[in-house]
Amino acid sequence: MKELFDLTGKVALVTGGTHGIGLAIGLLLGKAGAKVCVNDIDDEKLKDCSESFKKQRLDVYTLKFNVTDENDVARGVSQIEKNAGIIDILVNNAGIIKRIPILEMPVADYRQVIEVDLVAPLIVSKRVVPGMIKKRSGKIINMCSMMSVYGRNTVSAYASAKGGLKLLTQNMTCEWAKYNIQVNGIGPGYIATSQTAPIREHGHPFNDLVMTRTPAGRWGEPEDVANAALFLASKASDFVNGHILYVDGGILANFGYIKGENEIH
Ligand code: NAP
Ligand code: GCO
Repeated sequence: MKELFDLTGKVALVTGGTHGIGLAIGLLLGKAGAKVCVNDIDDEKLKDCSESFKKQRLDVYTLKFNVTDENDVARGVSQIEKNAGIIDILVNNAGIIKRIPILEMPVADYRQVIEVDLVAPLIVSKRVVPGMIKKRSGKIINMCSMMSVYGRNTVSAYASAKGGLKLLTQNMTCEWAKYNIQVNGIGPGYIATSQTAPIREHGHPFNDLVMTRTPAGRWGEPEDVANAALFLASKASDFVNGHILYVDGGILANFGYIKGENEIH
């Protein structure tokens, strides 16, 4: 049973993995035995990330590259292949969000979110997949969102990107499954990280909305998402392909809202 989730001998790359969901994923894949590589664009955060791994007696290979820059990605992945080995598990986690109403949003801002959240997973996957094809095995996990299927005001760029990423995940599956590469997505609901800090303050109307729309009655933790990533990175998911696994406390299943002791109205 244990060997189903044993990642010993595997090389994993988590983009944007120095904190939040990415850090939780990297730590858990490391605990499962993987050689973990974490990328970011901020030196300080890369240093803090190394500290977090060291505290848990785990090794990590950190490297700085911008996932939206093809040359930077090629340099970073070549460094990983040279120092750690061919990448077996790719988690396209790096992402940004801009909460601006469409009419007020500069097109440049829209483009930037699309670049990071949708084009970058393509850039990194295109550079990593040749190694997986050679090995005839690989796991790609694209960090989607409940906004892959829902919109809401002010997040048009983010939802466009995450909706596209859901379909890119399905298209990658169509082209790469024959090489024994499983490509799936994770669609987190509302998770307590720095990205949602601005809308999570106690008493913030959005916090109340999340708490009343989520049947589980709580914000998710990065570790909740990491658990799903471990499943999709392991042998246990070898016949799961093109699937978006929603880790959302039931919010997508719920049309109603929760009041009092979890009654749904
Ligand atoms: P986060 O704390 O903002 O982490 C995002 C990471 O991506 C950061 O480490 C950031 O680095 C990195 N990044 C941004 N642009 C990059 C670039 N060009 N190159 C390399 N790295 C880059 O967000 P999070 O909440 O952990 O989210 C992680 C992923 O889950 C994102 O894709 C997000 O869209 C998705 N997600 C989050 C939630 C949620 O509720 N939190 C829900 C659904 C989906 P810097 O900090 O150095 O900029
Ligand atoms: C927002 C939130 C969401 C979450 C997540 C939900 O502003 O609505 O930031 O976008 O980050 O994507 O799945």
